[in-house]
Amino acid sequence: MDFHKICVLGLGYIGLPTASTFATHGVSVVGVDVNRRVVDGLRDGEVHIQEPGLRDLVQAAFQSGNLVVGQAPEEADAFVLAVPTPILADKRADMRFVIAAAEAVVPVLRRGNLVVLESTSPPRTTRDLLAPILEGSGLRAGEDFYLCYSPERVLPGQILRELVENARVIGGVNPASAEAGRALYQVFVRGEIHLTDATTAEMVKLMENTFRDGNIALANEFARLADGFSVDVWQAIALANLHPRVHILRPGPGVGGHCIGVDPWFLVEAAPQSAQLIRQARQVNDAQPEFCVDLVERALGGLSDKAIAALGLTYKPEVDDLRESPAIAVAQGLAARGARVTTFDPIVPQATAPGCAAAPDLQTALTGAEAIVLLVDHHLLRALDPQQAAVWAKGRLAVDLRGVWRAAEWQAAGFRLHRLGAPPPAG
Ligand code: SAJ
Repeated sequence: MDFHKICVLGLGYIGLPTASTFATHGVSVVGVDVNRRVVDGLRDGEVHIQEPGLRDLVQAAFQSGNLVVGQAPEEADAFVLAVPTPILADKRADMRFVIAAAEAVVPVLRRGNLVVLESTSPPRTTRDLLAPILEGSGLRAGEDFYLCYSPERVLPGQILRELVENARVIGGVNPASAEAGRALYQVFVRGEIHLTDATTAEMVKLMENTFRDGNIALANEFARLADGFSVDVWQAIALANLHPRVHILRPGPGVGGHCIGVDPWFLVEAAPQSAQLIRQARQVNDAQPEFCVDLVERALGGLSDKAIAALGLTYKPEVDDLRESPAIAVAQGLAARGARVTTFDPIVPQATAPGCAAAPDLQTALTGAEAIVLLVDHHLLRALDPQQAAVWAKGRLAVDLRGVWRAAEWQAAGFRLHRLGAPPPAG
């Protein structure tokens, strides 16, 4: 099966790299986004998403002449849906973008086309939600057109490499659909391509992120336990991980971003009685920012009117993404309890948290601070020299919520360093 022209719906974190990668591999691509500002911006050479290498890739895609962008899909050989699937306030999946994208495809869907959903979705979405909408065209899924679910699995910060190199799972509503999906993705995927059915592929994606969320919840709970036993959880995890079949992830201020903290809820929603552990893990991770605020409060002996430098705001290191960031929740929580919080993030220095003030640089953030709290282990913040911090800060208290600062170095600079999951410093 040949794909000369494809339509990618949704030009976000996944759709834009995917559309550009197809284009640089010789496929004619219509990139579609309902947001006019995104489309106009791309036409003017602006890339609205920060991801290493993406600007160059998009530029190359446009220069190849294979990429055009617009607000509505056109007739094509294949349609790739890469729209967001967030959760609503009550933790139910918000499928409105998937529904709208599918409805937009209906008028241009033709016999022999392939439609692929990439958005992380609750089990059975492809069969029970997507197929009926597309069949509004009068064509039958699996018979007149091919229909697949193929989850994106790329890690923000490494999207371009992982898009090409990761193994790809493609689930069809029938085997012929899965084969059509393979023919499409083998245009650029160098990792192994595994074919299955659509609902298994949906489940695979949810299981991957739920596994990670559960593992992080376990690490966070270990940090709370270790605290109570005067054990250093970082050392304990490192030693446990020497076991060949154990790999415990890292405790921290919580789980952020738009994937790991969201996707497990799709399983909880689909089967609340059976997904008790999954729900519990979500609750542990969601409670972690508050646990960290308590930790800082204990370390400082109260928060009221304390000047705190809160370092890092993004949901994880080396990205500019602030969505659902636990670092923001911690900074906001400190401010809500009366602290005067100055935030600084080296990647998004203009950002801050509700109730806090943004500092343009590290020196400004630290000047006058009674306590320094590390929220995100960006390279630049990990490397903060305690001797330099001692020159700028007023107080001699530091709290490391990421387990990356060396206690001996901070002590040598005169600081009391408190660490998540470790006994408080002596004295
Ligand atoms: N985190 C910890 N401890 C850890 C690892 C992560 O607290 O040991 C926190 C991070 O700080 C962050 C959150 O978890 O706040 C999520 O970060 P992440 O790096 O685990 O994951 P994401 O959300 O950036 O990307 C995940 C990836 N999924 C898996 O690794 C199973 C990625 O492959 C998926 O494509 C992506 O979700 C997605 O789009 O679903």
